[in-house]
Amino acid sequence: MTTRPTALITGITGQDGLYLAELLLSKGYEVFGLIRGQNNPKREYVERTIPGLKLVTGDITDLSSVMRAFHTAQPTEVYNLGAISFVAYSWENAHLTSQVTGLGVLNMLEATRLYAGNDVGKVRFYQASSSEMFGKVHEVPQRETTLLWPRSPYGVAKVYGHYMTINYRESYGMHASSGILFNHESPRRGPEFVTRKVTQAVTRIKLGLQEKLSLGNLDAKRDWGFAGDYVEAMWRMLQTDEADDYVISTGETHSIRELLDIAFARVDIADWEQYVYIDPQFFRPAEVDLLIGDPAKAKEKLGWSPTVSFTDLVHMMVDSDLAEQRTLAGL
Ligand code: NAP
Ligand code: G4F
Repeated sequence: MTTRPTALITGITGQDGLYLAELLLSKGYEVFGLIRGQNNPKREYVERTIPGLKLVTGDITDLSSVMRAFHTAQPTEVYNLGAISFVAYSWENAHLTSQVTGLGVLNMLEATRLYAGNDVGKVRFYQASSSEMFGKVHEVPQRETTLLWPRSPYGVAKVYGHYMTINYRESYGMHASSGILFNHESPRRGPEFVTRKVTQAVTRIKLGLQEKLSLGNLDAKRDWGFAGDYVEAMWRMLQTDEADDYVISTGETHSIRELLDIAFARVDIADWEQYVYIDPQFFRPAEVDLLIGDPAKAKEKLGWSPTVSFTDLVHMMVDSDLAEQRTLAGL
């Protein structure tokens, strides 16, 4: 008798949680999402957007709540996407970020180990590691073996979670993998991140709803891909015979200036400089200047490749925001 694959996803209300739940449901999984808070404001949106998803209450900083979620879901695969994920916020909330983004991983690994008991093969584990761990980069492009040199409390917490995942794999023989994911975006990206902040502002400026856009460092470069592609890589990691760590990226890098060029051009505005202001509040205490990943290992071992170009990604986000802003403004 085959049992239906069952996934437990933390971070279900976030960008990646939504795409991953859709992917796994389309593959016939039973999918449970861990949702925190007594009245999470995103619950109704998540239930409406992902029919068929089952929500269980819990918080990754609370091990007993996570254990209860395991008991309810009985997962065969666990995807730990829950985190405080906004780098800028992590300096102002360093302790909380350490607890959620760092120690939360330990709770998820420990819950997985206790739930699996003597049968470590019973459940597979995915940790959402990050290219932010490379920080002040020691190699270009960055690979799985590149020295980690985090530049933010968020990055430091992710390094802790990354090595704890490796440690559980080596100590207990768990099928625990880390995806070192480079920046990935979509129309579901939170508006605090630079891509969505730009695409929302560009469309509002085009519609006459906003006059200017304030930003920080325009020279930073990121390797940006599409979130829908990246959740496919997460799933593929858990289908391998042996757990491992993988860089997931496009292999291209672009500056914030290039992002502005493409986003404004999509709405036929050529001279974006007249709308963009530099505001020191958006500069960070320490910047990650350049990220560009080498996805060769994921290509070879997972058969994974990105499908959406940077230009198409920005167009997708601008088009989506234009439609949303028109609706909100009753245009
Ligand atoms: P996101 O949109 O910011 O979502 C974060 C999720 O974590 C939300 O569902 C949030 O729930 C949840 N969360 C926060 N604190 C929690 C807690 N104490 N217990 C349980 N859940 C909690 O992030 P994302 O872009 O989807 O990214 C998913 C994961 O990948 C994160 O771990 C992120 O750090 C990592 N990552 C992202 C990228 C990227 O470019 N997107 C790249 C590398 C790694 P609430 O809605 O209740 O706050
Ligand atoms: O969009 P961002 O806030 O993303 P960041 O810091 O690269 O982090 C994202 O990617 C990581 C993977 O590398 C994830 F782990 C993390 O969870 C998150 O998803 O900022 C991108 C760049 C930075 O260099 C920042 O200084 O944009 C620059 N920037 C310039 N002006 C700005 C702004 N960023 C934001 N959020 N807002 C600005 O006004």
